[in-house]
This record gives sequence, structure tokens and C-alpha cells, in this order.
Amino acid sequence: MNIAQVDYDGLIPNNVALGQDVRVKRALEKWHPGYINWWNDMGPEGFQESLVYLRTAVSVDPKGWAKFDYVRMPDYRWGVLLAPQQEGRKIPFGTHKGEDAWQEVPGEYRAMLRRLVVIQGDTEPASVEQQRHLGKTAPSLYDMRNLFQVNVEEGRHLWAMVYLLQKYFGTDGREEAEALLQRRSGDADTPRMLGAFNEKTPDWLSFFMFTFFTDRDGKMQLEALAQSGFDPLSRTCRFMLTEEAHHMFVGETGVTRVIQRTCEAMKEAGITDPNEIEKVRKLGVIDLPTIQKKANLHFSLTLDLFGNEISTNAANAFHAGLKGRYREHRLDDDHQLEGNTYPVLRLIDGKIQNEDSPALSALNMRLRDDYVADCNNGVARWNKVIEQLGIPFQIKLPHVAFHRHIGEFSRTNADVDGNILSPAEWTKRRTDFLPSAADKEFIESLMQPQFEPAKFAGWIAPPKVGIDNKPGDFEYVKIA
Ligand code: BYC
Repeated sequence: MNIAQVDYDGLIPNNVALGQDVRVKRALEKWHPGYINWWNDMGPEGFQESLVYLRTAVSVDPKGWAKFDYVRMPDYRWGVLLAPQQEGRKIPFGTHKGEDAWQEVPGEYRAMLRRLVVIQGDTEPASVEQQRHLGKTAPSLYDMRNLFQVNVEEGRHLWAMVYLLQKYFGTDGREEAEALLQRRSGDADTPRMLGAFNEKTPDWLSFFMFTFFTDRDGKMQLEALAQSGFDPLSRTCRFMLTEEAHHMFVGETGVTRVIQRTCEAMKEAGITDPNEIEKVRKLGVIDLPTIQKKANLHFSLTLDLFGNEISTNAANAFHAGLKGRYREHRLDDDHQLEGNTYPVLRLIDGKIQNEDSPALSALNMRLRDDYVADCNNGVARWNKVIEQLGIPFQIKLPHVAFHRHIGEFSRTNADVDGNILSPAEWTKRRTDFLPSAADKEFIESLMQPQFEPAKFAGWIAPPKVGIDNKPGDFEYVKIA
């Protein structure tokens, strides 16, 4: 078969010759009804019958893999899509570096590999659950369509991990696949596995921040897993990354459009001081200091997803050849790191300072550093818009010690500049840094639906271009 083309004949679209793999095909067909039930229960609320202009992958070729059409979301063709196998691929790092990449699970690393796949899988449905109520307050049909596109693709990413579990992990893989449909974001008894995926996404600014910051963690983690010596995981993640790019586009342009509208409204009203919050809010737009607070919240919650700065799990996964570094293939070193060190930010004698640590143990820290650099590039693009509109304000990422719940800084209270605060000072100043109840209430008051084609809620600018080059008045969702 042509690996680039996706077979749409059966119940489960795929490019892994599922038709010839009867055991896995049956296992996935058995899992399918539970998935559809989960989607109907936990997917976008109130729009399951609507026709949505969605892209569906018809090939895994990096160019031209998508077909756009109107689809009812429960009819979306979720499937199993892997990037093509690279002939003769070798394990690129760790103690097995240079050996043939594994096509089957290496027995000695089975448990570690399963854990990585399950954690990755768990985040995907979690984000759909977090975002399920947002359709009702969409600021436009364009934005609503983008939300649903992100949601169906997160659903597909769950399929991607479930395929690996069903094909390579036998009975316990099947059990894990079931459990992925049982946990629920924010549930007191059966929550999702990682902290940020149990938080609420209460409004559209949060959604854009989430897709900017948290989907970007997705990108970093997928890049690290795409390096894996376990070839099916690598191939799966490589195709997921092509889908993930659109999610970050939604986040980056979403926040940009909010910022743009705010700055334009300020200019029209002759307000030059961004700190005149009440005056700005009266214009029906979100003031820049509140946008900064939302960025502080979502950035800090996402940093927790990198785990502890010093981690034996991370060292073991790299040593074993299962999880690499960000773009490992572009790095120029021995890819084994046995005697190397890496500077890790730590809290020593009450001061935040760098300490050289064994590079293998510091891999979470290193990935987080790469992540922060990538975020800063996006923030610089936001700031360009503010500058072009002549408002004296800059969005700034808070210090990595700010508002942390995992790792080195979880036991301390730091402000956005990294100054350590006493518990009393932190309590007093918390809402200087993070959205207050009043901020949340204000944002919520703006979340009024705008479902007419070509129209946008007053707090967000229209996009520069449409999806699939559609004109401005295109009806991206036909609401049923
Ligand atoms: N919350 O040794 P450590 C995405 C646990 S996002 C709760 O530092 P490690 C997406 C940890 O499990 C990307 N618990 O851990 C985005 C461990 O527990 P056990 C998702 C946490 O393994 C948007 C213990 O603390 N993919 O795709 O080095 C929308 C010791 O920690 C947390 C991945 O994350 C936490 N935040 O690092 C949709 C990739 N952090 O096992 C999708 C796969 C740590 O000792 N996962 N713990 O009981 C991994 O690579 C790693 O497991 C982690 C943690 C980076 C998550």
C-alpha cells in the first residue's frame, strides 16, 4: 500500500494496513463505540448536530494532506495515521544509540514506554473536556470552527496513542485504553493525570492562552517523543506535530487579535495609558494588564507539565532511547550525555541560582528552557502589534519560579520577577499577578456569542485571512 495515502474504506481510517491486522482491527473496533459515547458525552456541548467546515487528513504527506468539507462532528473520521517509516532508521540517542530502531516494544523498557504513551494519551481527551462548553460563547463562526477543529484533532491524537496501546501492549494496553475514556478533567475521584489538564478553561481568552502555552508544551513533548528509538511512537508523533501546528496558530493569532482590538479601541478613544483599566474596559475590550495576568496564569500552569527539574524518570527515558531532547537530530554532541552537566535553576539558601547538575537528570529542565525560548518568540510577535499601534506596554513572561506547583519552586512564593515573597505578601499581592474574581467576572461579561457570518464580538479583531482561503462572510459552522 501507499503509506502516504489514508485508507478510508473501513470503520477506522488508517495508513497502517489495519485490514491485514485482524487482532488490532477488532480491538479498535471494540473500543470505537466507547469513544463515540465519550465524544457525545464530553465533546463540544450543543453543537454535535451542526455542520462544521473541518479539515480531515487524507494523506500523511507533509504537503496537501488535508481535505476541507462540512462534517457533523460525531461523523468525523478519526483514524490511525503514522508518518512513513524511514528505511534503516537507527536509535538516535542513549545507551542504544546507533542500533536499529525498535519495531516492537523492547521488553526491558515496556513499563516506562507504556507510562509515556498513557500520559501523552491522557492529555488529549482532557483538553476536549476542558473546552466543551466554549462553543456557546464563540466570538464568531470562524473561531467556533477553529475550536472544533482543535477538538476533533485532540480526539484523533487520543486514537494515535490508543493504537499504540492496543497494538503493542496486549491486555494491559487494552485496559489503559479503556481507562483513558473513564478519567475526566477536574473530576474529584478520577481526574486526568497532569495538573494543568484538570484546570478550567472558562472563557475564550483562556482558550487562546491554552492553545498558545499548553499546546506548545504538546509540541515540545511530541518533538522529544518523535526522536524515540521505538519507531512506531516516533512515526505517530511526527504526524501529530503537523496537526499541532494549527492549534498553536489558533492560540497565537487568537491572542494577537484580542490585543489588536484592545489597542485599536484605545487609540480610537484617545486613551494612551494602558493602566487606565476601567476606562479601557468601558470600551468593551480586555485591558492589556488583564491579558498579562492571563498569560502569567497559563504560562505557570504549563511549566508544571515539564515535571521536576531534576528527574530520574527523564534520565532513564533518555538513557533507554525512549524520549529524546527537543530536535535531538539537530544537536551536535555525543547524544549520550553520560559525563555532561547542565545548569539548573534551583532555590539555594533562599536564593534562586543556577547549579550545574548531571545533564541526564536535568533533561526536563532543558526541555523547559527550550520551551521558554519558543514562547518568547511568540510573545515578541504580540508585542510588535502593541508597538505598531503605539501603546506603551509589553507583555512579559513571568519568572519560571512564579506560581509553581511542581518541582524546585513549588515550596516557595515568587513574584513575576522571581523575588521570593513571604506567604502573607503573596496572599496580599496574588491578584496583582493573577486574574482576580473581578477580572474573571469582567471577561465573562464579554463572552456573548456572535454567530452571524462575517461578524465578530467587539473584543476581538477579525483574522487577516480565512481558513482554506474562504471569504470573510463564509459560514464556517451551519448551526443546527
Ligand atoms: N502533574 O520525575 P518527574 C499535550 C509526577 S501536552 C501531576 O519529574 P517526569 C497537549 C510524575 O508523573 C504534553 N503529576 O516526572 C497539550 C511522577 O509521578 P510517578 C503531554 C506530575 O516523568 C494541549 C512524579 O511526579 N505529554 O500533548 O520526569 C492539548 C515525579 O516527577 C506532574 C507528555 O507530557 C504534573 N504536572 O516528567 C492537548 C509526555 N509532573 O510516575 C494535548 C509524556 C510530574 O513517580 N510525559 N508529575 O508516580 C512525560 O514525559 C513525563 O511523564 C512528564 C513528567 C514530563 C509529564
